[in-house]
Amino acid sequence: MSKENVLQKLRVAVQNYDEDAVRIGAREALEKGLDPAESIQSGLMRGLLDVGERWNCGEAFITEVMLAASAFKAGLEILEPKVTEKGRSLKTLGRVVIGTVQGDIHDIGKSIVAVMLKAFGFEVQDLGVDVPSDRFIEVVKKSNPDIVGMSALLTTSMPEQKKVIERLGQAGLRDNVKVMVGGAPVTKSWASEIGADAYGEDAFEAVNKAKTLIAKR
Ligand code: B1M
Repeated sequence: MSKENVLQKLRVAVQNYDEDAVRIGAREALEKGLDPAESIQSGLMRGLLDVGERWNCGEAFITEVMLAASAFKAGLEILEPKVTEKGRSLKTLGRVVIGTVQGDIHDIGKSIVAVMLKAFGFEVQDLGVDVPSDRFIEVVKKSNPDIVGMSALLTTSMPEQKKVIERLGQAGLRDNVKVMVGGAPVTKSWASEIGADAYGEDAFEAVNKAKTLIAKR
């Protein structure tokens, strides 16, 4: 089976909410020597976005999106450790603290960004989802990371990114750390409006922007 076929198999398995097929496809990808990061990005993620598109068009129910997200995660559990192994073999480029902001429980995009950053050699502390601004401030104080990354998938949670930046300023920490924001509704102009240092459109861009931010420090 060709590489394209394996990626397609992963995509279709997520589209079908078939966790067993996702696990089989993920193991097959590893056995065939496919890049685990590419298997996530070009296989699993495409399947999830297909289901998201169907939801957007009113052709799928929220429960189907949740099933697709579970199938995605089943594959991520197999592929992520392999991505991380690669990352560990590289010199640490910098330390990143990342989370999805308060009021928002979308974790897939944030987790992919975290995995990719690890894959490219960053040390990543993932705070999870629905992270209050207090928690971001506490971790910046305690761990002194190079970058704070915030993901927001809801237009209603985007202002939380602004709040965290303001709170960093009030705590006298803003000059100590670079801030990167991302998530489907987030734009470059929103990032500059709220005073973030970088915006990542996708996981690969997030990695490139993180490298640039580190180079500027
Ligand atoms: Co939600 N949801 N959802 N959802 N969901 C969206 C975001 C939505 C656009 C769907 C829609 O209506 N068309 C919509 C938001 C509308 C808006 O605000 N404008 C929406 C809504 C409304 C909701 C609920 C309110 C629905 C409800 O309950 N009535 C609810 C919110 C709950 C809450 O958070 N409080 C909700 C719930 C859910 C599920 C639980 C069912 C599930 C999440 C499961 C999970 O994460 N474990 C879910 C899903 C899966 C989606 C869609 C379909 C897919 C999101 C996703 O995972 N995308 C989404 C529709 C869509 O986006 N097309 C939708 C794949 C992921 C890889 O992409 O997260 O964009 P993304 O991440 C990308 C980039 O954005 C970037 O890199 C990633 C990888 O390339 N990126 C960064 C992300 N973070 C970054 C950080 C960076 C840099 C780059 O630097 C730090």
